[in-house]
Amino acid sequence: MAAGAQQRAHQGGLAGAEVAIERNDHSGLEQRRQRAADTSGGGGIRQVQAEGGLVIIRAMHDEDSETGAMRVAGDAPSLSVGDAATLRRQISSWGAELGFAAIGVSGIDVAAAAPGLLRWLDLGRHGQMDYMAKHAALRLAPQALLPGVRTVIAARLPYWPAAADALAVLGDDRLAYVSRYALGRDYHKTMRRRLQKIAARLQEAAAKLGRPCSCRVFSDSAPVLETEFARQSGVGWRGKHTLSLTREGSWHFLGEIYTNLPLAADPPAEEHCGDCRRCLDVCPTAAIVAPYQLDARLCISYLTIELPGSIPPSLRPLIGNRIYGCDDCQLHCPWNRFARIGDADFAVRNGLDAAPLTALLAWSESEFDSRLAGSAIRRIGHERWLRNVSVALGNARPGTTGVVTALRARLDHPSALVREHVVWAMARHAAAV
Ligand code: B12
Ligand code: SF4
Ligand code: SF4
Repeated sequence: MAAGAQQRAHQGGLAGAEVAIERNDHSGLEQRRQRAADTSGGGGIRQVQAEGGLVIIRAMHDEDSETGAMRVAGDAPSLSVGDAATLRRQISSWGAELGFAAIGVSGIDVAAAAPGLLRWLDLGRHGQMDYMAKHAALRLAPQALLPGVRTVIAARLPYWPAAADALAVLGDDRLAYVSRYALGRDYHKTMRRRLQKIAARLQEAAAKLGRPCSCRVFSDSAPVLETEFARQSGVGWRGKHTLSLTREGSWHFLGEIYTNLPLAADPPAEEHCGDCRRCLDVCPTAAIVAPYQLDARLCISYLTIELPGSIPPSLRPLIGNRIYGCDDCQLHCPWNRFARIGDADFAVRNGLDAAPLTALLAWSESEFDSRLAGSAIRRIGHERWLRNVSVALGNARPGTTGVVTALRARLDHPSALVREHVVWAMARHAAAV
């Protein structure tokens, strides 16, 4: 959906309510922004009442964020212990039926995560992901996204696809490496559609108990502290690479249902990183600056997906042949040895698991749009795509067949951004001759 578009909240099960949804979807292109009445106001210092204390954050420029007035009526429904336990069992069983590997329940207290988020923003580690700063207040105030929320139902859906060997592709500079999460269908829709089914069944079951409830679903689609809720609800522990991790690895997406139903929280997952620090050591750009701390400005995922403009020249050689996202911190994580093939929706499409770089650089804009319809990659647009592929070709071994010819064919591209990266890549080959 186009930036700033609003949706009627029936999507989230909120009959009659009106919301606007932010989409911080790793592309930075289409953000459906969200602002709730209790966090509106001008710049300056803003106070957010988060569970467990008052958090003060510096308000960024939110003039251009779109207002999402939200009316969610009703007192929080009460439940008997027995009914709550029955609903909890049903949620897990619906989740399993829909392919989720785990479902957990937590409360809404994000106080433990607030200092880390604020410090991260203060250090500027979000780079140009303005939405992270702009909507920090909402991230720390779940009740602003669903007034009356008492429970977060967190879920993980595995995506590891049957694909060409990842390390072999990374080692072959004629080929493009695309992050495993993006080889198949766009996960945002898949996740939300399935979570919505659970939410609908939950509402139906609660209504039968005479406890009508409100729910709202998210998956990388709004300012929600997803990893924090996964941690709290036992869906996964936080690995030192900052991602949610389990004994079955980290190749999964996260999603949540906020609800005003009071359900008992599950215990948090135990951590099992121990003394390991492999993810920090293998990161090509040293973006994991300390355990549990990522400087996004250095992360190849940010550079190839989120960054709109020129990629800093000093980082380009470190990107290798990664043209969309990066998986190294996960590929080398010992827990991912136990990963199994994930959901069929994320099976490889268009041979993107081992595609020749020169062929990808030749894609016209309409080919890009049609081949990548339904893929998360489409969101970065053709210009960023060509930028990324040019960098990868610049990193190919000098003399690799077809590289200079393919680059030369893009020298007259109308975008100055593309031309600049093509020239850089050609210069790398010329310098090496
Ligand atoms: C912004 C974002 C990014 C950014 C920044 C990533 C990051 N780690 O912050 C970029 C573009 C780099 C990115 C990359 C990727 N992302 Co991303 N991303 C998000 C997003 C939208 C928000 C994450 C966030 O809140 N970051 C803010 C920082 C502050 O949070 P944090 O790192 O978790 O910080 C906590 C602690 O580490 C600590 N801390 C952090 N900094 C500091 C500093 C100090 C000094 C201290 C003391 C503590 C501290 O405190 C914080 C609060 O507890 C989430 C979706 C969501 N809504 O949550 C997806 C999400 C985290 N991404 C996801 C994925 C799949 C990826 C990639 C694997 C994609 C890829 N293959 O290229 C990479 C992995 C890179 C990595 N190692 O994290 C999945 C992760 C699934 C999983 N298994 O955990 C999510 C959950 C989306 C989803 N719904 O599935 N992503
Ligand atoms: S995704 Fe790549 S660049 Fe980013 S932290 Fe992981 S290994 Fe480093
Ligand atoms: S590589 Fe090691 S430290 Fe990093 S997330 Fe995996 S187990 Fe934890």
